[in-house]
Formats: sequence, C-alpha cells, structure tokens
Amino acid sequence: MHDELYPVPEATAKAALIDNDKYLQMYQQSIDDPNAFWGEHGKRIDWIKPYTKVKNTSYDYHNVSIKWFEDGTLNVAANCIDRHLETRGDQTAIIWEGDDPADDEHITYRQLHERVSRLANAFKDNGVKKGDRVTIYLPMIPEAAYAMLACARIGAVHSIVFGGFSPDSLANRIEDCRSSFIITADEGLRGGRKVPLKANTDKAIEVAARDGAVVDKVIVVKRTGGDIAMKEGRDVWYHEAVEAASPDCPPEEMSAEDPLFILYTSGSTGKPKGVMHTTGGYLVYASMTHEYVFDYQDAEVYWCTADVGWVTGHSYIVYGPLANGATTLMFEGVPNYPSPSRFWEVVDKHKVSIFYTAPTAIRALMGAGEDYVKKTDRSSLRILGSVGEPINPEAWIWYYDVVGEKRCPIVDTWWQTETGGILITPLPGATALKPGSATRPFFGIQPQIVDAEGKELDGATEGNLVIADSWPGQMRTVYGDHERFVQTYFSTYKGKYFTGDGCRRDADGYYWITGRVDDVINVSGHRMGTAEVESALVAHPKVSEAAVVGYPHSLKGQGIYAYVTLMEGEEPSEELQKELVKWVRNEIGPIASPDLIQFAPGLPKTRSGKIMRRILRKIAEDAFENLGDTSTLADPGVVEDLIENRQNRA
Ligand code: 6R9
Repeated sequence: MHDELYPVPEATAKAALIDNDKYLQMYQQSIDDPNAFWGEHGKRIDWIKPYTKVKNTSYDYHNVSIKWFEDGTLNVAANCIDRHLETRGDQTAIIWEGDDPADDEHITYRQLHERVSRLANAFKDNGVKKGDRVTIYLPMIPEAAYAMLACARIGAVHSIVFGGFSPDSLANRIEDCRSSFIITADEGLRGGRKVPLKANTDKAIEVAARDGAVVDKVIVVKRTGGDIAMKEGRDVWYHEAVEAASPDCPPEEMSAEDPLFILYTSGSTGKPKGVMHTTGGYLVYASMTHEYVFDYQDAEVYWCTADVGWVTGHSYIVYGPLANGATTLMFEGVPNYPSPSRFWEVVDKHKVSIFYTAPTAIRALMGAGEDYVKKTDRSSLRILGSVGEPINPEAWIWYYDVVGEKRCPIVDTWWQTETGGILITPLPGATALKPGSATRPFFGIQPQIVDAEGKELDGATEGNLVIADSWPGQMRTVYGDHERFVQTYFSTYKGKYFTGDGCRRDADGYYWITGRVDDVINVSGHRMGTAEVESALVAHPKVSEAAVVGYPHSLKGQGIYAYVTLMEGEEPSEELQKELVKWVRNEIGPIASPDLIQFAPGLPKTRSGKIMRRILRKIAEDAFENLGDTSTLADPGVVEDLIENRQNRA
C-alpha cells in the first residue's frame, strides 16, 4: 500500500485558487447548509429568471425526486458562449488538434457563436423542435461540440453515441429515446484509420426501422471526403445546411429542470440505460468542479483527452470549460500516433497547462518507455488529472515523476456518468496526495461506506460506496423508465444513492475506490455490462450459453473473459474463438471484444440454475485456492474442468 503523502508542491500552493483551510471551511458550509451554499454558487452561471428555490430532493425509496434551482430559467449555450462575447470574443474557445499532426484549428468564442447559431438554425430548418432528441454520432471534430451546443441553444436533447459503437448499438439508442434526427460524418479518422460512420448510420437506421423507429433527417459532416451514399430527402450535407441557415439564433429560455442530454451507459443488467441530465444544476456543477478541481485560471489552455461520446467529454471538454470561458483542447487522434510522444508534443505545441487523461493511456505510454516523454519539453504543464478507473500506484508515480517532473499535482477524480461531475477528488492547492487514492469529497458530497446490510461503517474501513444526499449535477432519471432509476440506485440501500463501487477509507479519511462490486467491468476506462457481452454471444447460432467476467489486465485495467458453452454437436476450435470475438465486435463495437474465450462444457450453477459468477471470476483471476463455498453447486465437477482448461492471461 502506498500511504506516502505527497504534499502540495510549493509553486502550486502559491498559485492555487484555494488552500486546505479554505477547502475545509467551504466543505463544512456545503454540508451544514446546502441551500445557502448552492444558492450562492448557483450564481456562477447566468440565469434569465433567477431561482428562488435551491434544493428540492428526496432519496426516499417510495418517492425519489431530484430538483435543483427548479424555478430558475437559463440557456446552456448562452452560458457557454454568448456571455463571454463581450470580454472574450477573440479568445480561443476551442483548439482542435487533428489526427494528423499537421491539422489544427483555433476557434474563437465569436466564431463559436456564429457556427453554433447557424447549426441551431439548420436543425430548426430540418424540423428539430424543443424537446426533440438529436443523436450525435460524430468523431472528435469541432462539429461535435457545435452540435451539442446547437441542441442546447434550441432546447433539443442530445444523445451522443460513441463513434466506436456498432450499427446495432447505435440503433438501440436511437430506438430507446425515439430520436428522429441524427448528425454524423462521412467517416472518422483515428490513428490514421478510417471509421465508416455514415455507413454504420445507414445500417442502424435500417435496423431501427424494423422496430418501427423512423429517422427523418441525417445531417452529414464531410470529414474525409470518403465515398458514401446520400439518401435523397433524408440526408443533408452539413456544410450546405449551415450555409443556408441564418447566423442569428436567439437562445431558447429553458427551465432549470428541462432535459439537457441523455447518455447511455452500461449497467449490471439489461440494455444500456439512458442517463438523463437536466439544465441548471448540471451546468452549475460541471463548471464549478472544472474550476476548482483543475484550479483553472484565466487564459490557460486546458486539455481533456476523453471522447465526447463519454460523460467526461460532455462535462470536461465542452460544458464545464466553456461555461468558465476557458480554452479547451479537443483531440481527434490517439495517444500513440504517429508515435507515443504525441500527447507531449501536443502539450508543447499548444502550451497546455492542465492535462486530464485515463490510467489506461498512462499505462500504455509507460510501457512504451520514458524516452518518448523526456524528449519533449512539457514545461507548460501545471496540473495533471486521471479519470475512468482506479489508477495503480506504479502508473501514478510514473505520471507524477516522469510526465510532471514532480512539479504537477495529480487530481485522481472519481465520478460516474450518473453523477454528472466529479465527486471525490483532490484539489490542487488543498490536498496532499497519495498515489492511487481519489482522496476527499468535493463540496456538497457526503460519501459513506456501508456493509452488505447497509449499515454505515465508521473510521478506517472498507465496504460499498454510497452517497447520502443529492448534489446539483446528479442524474434525474433513466430516460423513459423512472422505476429503473429507483431500482438501480436507491433500492439496494434505502435512502441512499448506491454507486456500484467498492471503497476503502483510511485513517486520514482518504477514499480509495477498489472497483465495481456489480456486474459491470471497466475495460480501458470504458464501462461494459457483462450481461451485454453475454447476450451478444448467445445471439451467435453456435452458442448455447455464455458467462462473462472481468480479470486483471496489465494495460486495460480489466480484460473481458468469456466462458462459452456450445450448442449440441458444435466443436470448439481456435477458428470459432476468433469468429466469436469478431461477432461481438460487430454486435456491440470494438471496445467489447472478449480478450479470452474459454469453451466450457458446463457452467457452475446453483441448484436453482443461477450461474455462480463469483467462481468464474476467481478462475479468470487465477485465484483457485479461494473459490469459496462450492457446496451449493448442482454439479461440482464442472469447476475442475474449468480450472484445467483456463485460458492464459495477457
Ligand atoms: C467518469 C467516468 C464510472 C465508473 C465508476 C468507477 C470507475 C471512474 C475513477 C473510477 C477509480 C477513479 N471510475 N473514475 N474508479 N478511480 N478516479 O468514468 O464515468 O464511464 O460512467 O464510469 O468508473 O468504477 O463507477 P463512467
């Protein structure tokens, strides 16, 4: 265990917005009187009609309801753009760095205003109205940010689908939120490779149509100029639509609790859930966390390497930074193209001060060797950040020593799609760090550790992580299924929000996230429900049954281990293994590809027929000696076979 304390570096202490005393004081205020605290900090954004009510939330299992600033009105795009025009019109809002190092662009707040307004009008010209869902299936190009903000400007609700998802996954998301509008590109470009986004969209629309979901319009950005089919009457070129549209689009007045976006995320059961975030509380929370967690100061260049297809891209590439009038960098490419120096070359090229990435990227770059880092300058860097999964102390120390040259604090930020923004994190000028710990709660956040029965545990302890009360950035519901929202998050421990994560608290009150305790696995920082991969596998004609678990993977954090039982008469083979991997890629997307597939004549089941995943997890982890109680198994013999034929780990 690395319990060594890394104090706030001296230069950071001098420059930072707040120190530890201030943190403790503000934290106490936020817990003692949330109405006063958030009533005050809600003013950090512009309201059309100011709120008079602040917090109106209930975690009561029978009546879960979450509202913040409910009688206020505002517009998110006006907050992210218009209100900066007077003071920052000519400041760069977005630096775009293309996949090819020769491609980049600076977009000022004034340019952003015109482009977003035109696209907002183009949406309207094509029939999009307030409250309609718009699916965004775009690569990391500025148009993705324009599309988000254009939706916000006219009160449409965006649903971004990560460009790595398959046509079927895209279709499911289109159907679930009944979205009749899509914005996509001809092709994406990552690491020199093309991604057929428009062709995928065409397939998805066909699939959705079979289930009765009709897509009226598809707006297509020309990114690569690749050869694609355009369907007359349905498909519209982006450049033509915005050119024809007026640059004048007054922002729609929205209620604080009107939906801003839906983002699908994996859970332990069933299909991905449409996590719904609303307007006022979300923006207050995203902008406030962005400022304090990254210690963002005027004119600094800030870079979050996430994709806008994930929540991190929503809150910390687009909404948080732009609400704060920051310069935010958007990167189309990947960490190791053209070489593993790319991140640091981009840092030098654009003088990045704050850099926020995922442990999986750090581990991969660490594996490539420190020469790739050391040949770059990086003197502009001031703050480093980590998100997406627990960061192992080795990677943390490498990030701190080699990348940040012991000068830059690392903010290890724990949060979720559901939480809208960061909940547990160091603050650069306030928190002494421990490698691998997300440290302490942000303002207004009351973490608790509970045992399996829901009893709160005090002091240094380990158990399941819950949050005792609401904060403004919290999701409001599962789109179209409030009951599922209540069941998933408020039924395990009544009266508390259950995170699905395990957690340890040490004697200093620091939190250490230990990973998911449900059937969600975290592959390279991407959430996958094991149930999703299982249903993809059993959809294959040769597969009769499948069980999927995570196992420790040196680069990805967790890898996907699939146990597969074949149909009567089918023979296991290496070829079939490969075919099944390909099958899952096609069904869900490359991020869901199983790393290891083991053919199993039988799966360990209880007498009532439940698959005992605990045992499968242990076998995948090579931890045979502590399989635990196997006495409830219907046929204990299957376990021996599984152990004998276990697949080698990466
Ligand atoms: C923001 C994001 C959420 C899950 C979460 C947890 C894991 C995220 C973490 C972390 C340890 C961190 N997670 N950040 N675990 N330390 N700093 O990643 O959202 O995609 O919804 O994933 O990711 O397990 O529950 P999302």
